[in-house]
Amino acid sequence: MPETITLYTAKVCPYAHRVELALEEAGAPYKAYQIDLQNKPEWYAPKVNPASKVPAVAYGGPATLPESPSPESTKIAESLVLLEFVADLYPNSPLLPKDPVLRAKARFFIDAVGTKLNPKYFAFVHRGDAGGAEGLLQGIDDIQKLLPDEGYAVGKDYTIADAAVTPFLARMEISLKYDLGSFDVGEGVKVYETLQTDPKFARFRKYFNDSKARPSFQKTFDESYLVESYKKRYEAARAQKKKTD
Ligand SMILES: N[C@@H](CCC(=O)N[C@@H](CS)C(=O)NCC(=O)O)C(=O)O
Repeated sequence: MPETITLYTAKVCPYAHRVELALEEAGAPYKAYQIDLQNKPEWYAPKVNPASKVPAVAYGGPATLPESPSPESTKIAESLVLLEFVADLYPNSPLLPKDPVLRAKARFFIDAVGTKLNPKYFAFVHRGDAGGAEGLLQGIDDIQKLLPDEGYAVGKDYTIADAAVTPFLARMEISLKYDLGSFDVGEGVKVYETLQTDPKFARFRKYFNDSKARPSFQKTFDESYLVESYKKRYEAARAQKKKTD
């Protein structure tokens, strides 16, 4: 029986969201503690994660308040390490298949998320790079090509491969749908329309809709919070840019 888990997380953070999804999918009991990334508590780095990032987990040790985790608990950080950790704690969950080939496929998919999709997402949404829209659509197609005809990244079960990508797709969708990013005004919505209607992205649409319909996602995603937070981030930056143009 796994020991107590405290997850240090933040609603805006896609990396932390990965771990919440995995814990929910495993049916793990855990305590989620929100870290305000704009104003991190002074105890967080020394007591939990010296890198001062979320996600991090305090695992085991006597029950304590999240603000003062026991020195006897093990502190673990990095979202992809934590995805594997949750799968290891719950070996009977479908989070990581038993078949070595499917395990390799799950890890290959996770690698593609980090090397093919996310750099394109950051380039378009966070930096507004020239050619970013086409780049992002290419990145999504790269991921789409890895999907089997039905089900999730490596088959019928939702695994850590899916938990690794869903949070990024969900945040990307908000940026595109509400046109909130560093791209030029109107560019996000254009990409959103393409993803919604182009037959080329039909498999991607089905995959993403299935992922969003899962109770794990419904329970852990706060769309209105993210919309407000992206509005603050990008509308202020656009207003500033207008002034200096
Ligand atoms: N490689 C890390 C990245 C985690 C990360 O960058 N987290 C961000 C929030 S999304 C963070 O905590 N940044 C620290 C800060 O904002 O000060 C992982 O996969 O867990």
